[in-house]
Amino acid sequence: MPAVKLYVGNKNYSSWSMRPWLALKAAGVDFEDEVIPFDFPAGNPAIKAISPTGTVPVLEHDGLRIGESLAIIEYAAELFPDKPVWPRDARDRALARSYCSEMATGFRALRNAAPMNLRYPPTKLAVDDDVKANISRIEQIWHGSIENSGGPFLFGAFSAVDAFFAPVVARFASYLLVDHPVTLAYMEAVQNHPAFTAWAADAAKETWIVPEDEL
Ligand SMILES: N[C@@H](CCC(=O)N[C@@H](CS)C(=O)NCC(=O)O)C(=O)O
Repeated sequence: MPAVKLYVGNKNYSSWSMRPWLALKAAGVDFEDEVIPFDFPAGNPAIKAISPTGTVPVLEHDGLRIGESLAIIEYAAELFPDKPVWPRDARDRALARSYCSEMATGFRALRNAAPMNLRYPPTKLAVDDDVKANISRIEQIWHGSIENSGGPFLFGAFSAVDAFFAPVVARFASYLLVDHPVTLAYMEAVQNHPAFTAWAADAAKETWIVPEDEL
């Protein structure tokens, strides 16, 4: 089997890179990664050289390059059907995919107001009603899923949908945006998952500063 390679952005800041990296790592997919930093005012030409979209993440396998995080996860799930990338139950899988799509296309107010910055010392951020509405919908998804599955993750075991929400967990933690015990317990489970701690440990070694993502 040709090697699987995942190009990612700065681990401290790149929320989109974090998602497939965690999903693949947590499922036990064997891959190598390479960080291409994006702290260049005009965009790093090294990203443009490997990325069809000019963004990271990009997955490379056997001459194929895929430049969208959800498509990367779907490709890995097809390439390694025995790995638990998605929940095993078809109904759970459908909901997990729908929440990933909702994440990929929505929650813009939260994403704009609260950039992922793993080294940010937890500090309360005042947020507007649009951000509060995003938080409320995310908690509705999390609480409903955990009530059904029994936790600790949205569909029991960690899967791609938890990876998709991991940057939100990081944002909630950095900016002290939530206090519901069910939300906090889920955040703790995600933050203690070995894939999350491995990513965060790599991020902690980085020294790049991206001013646009620093509040
Ligand atoms: N829809 C894309 C979004 C990817 C994206 O926006 N990546 C950001 C980093 S998190 C990026 O590469 N930005 C390029 C740059 O800042 O130069 C996906 O799901 O992968």
